[in-house]
This record gives sequence, structure tokens and C-alpha cells, in this order.
Amino acid sequence: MSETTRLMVAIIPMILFIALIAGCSQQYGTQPAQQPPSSTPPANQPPAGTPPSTTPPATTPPAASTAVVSIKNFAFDPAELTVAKGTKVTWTNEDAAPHRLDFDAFSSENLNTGQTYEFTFNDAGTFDYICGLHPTMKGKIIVQ
Ligand SMILES: [Cu+2]
Repeated sequence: MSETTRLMVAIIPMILFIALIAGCSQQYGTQPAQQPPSSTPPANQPPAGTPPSTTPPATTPPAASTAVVSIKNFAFDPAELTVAKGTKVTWTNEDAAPHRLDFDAFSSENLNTGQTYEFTFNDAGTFDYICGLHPTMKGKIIVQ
């Protein structure tokens, strides 16, 4: 074997190998790359900040007014309270002892410490009440 032949024997497979590799990579190269769509169309999204259309009712009734009466030291505070019609009055027993509201037309349950009683006065008038457990405790709600 001549020097050249030996060289060729060594080189030719290498060239073939390289050609193979190149061919392969060319093959791969010809395949279009998996690109994401070039232009993602802007989505037709509503503006992020659009609030839900909460149109308030045309005729919003005035917010119901409220009033509170404390029951403490065996007395109603205030003892006399004037409110508008529709006012919700809340009594809270701040005494250690239980109390009970006795109106002519209705009564509360016994209210222990911290318990409350609510009543909404829808009719005008003067409503006297006492504590059913301590009748010397007197109160009055005047509804106008
Ligand atoms: Cu009482």
C-alpha cells in the first residue's frame, strides 16, 4: 500500500462520515423550525379595568336609620329617644344582670350581658316600656 492509498483509506471514510453528518444536518436544516406564530393577533379582550355595570336602582330608599339604647346601671340610656319612622333601635345590655324590654305590644327575651334586642319602629307614636325584671326601669321611644 502506497502512502497515498493509506491516506485515502483513512480520509475517505472520514469524508463520507462528514458528508453524512452534513447531509443530516442539512436535512434537519431544511425543515422549517417550529416557530410560534409570528404575530399573535392582539386578543379582542375587553379592557381589564372595565367594571361590571352596576347601575344603582333609580330610586334608592334612604338608608334605614338606626339608634341605640344602652342598658346599664339598671337604667336605659337614653331613657327617652326620639326617632324617625322606620328607625331600627338596638338595645344592648351592658349590665351584669339580665334585663327584659316590656312594651305594651311586645317584649324581648331576657337579655343577658352583652345581648342585644332590635326593633324597627314603623309607626309613629310614643312607646313606653319598662324592664320586665326591674319595673322601676323605664324608657320611652317617640317615633315621629
Ligand atoms: Cu332590668
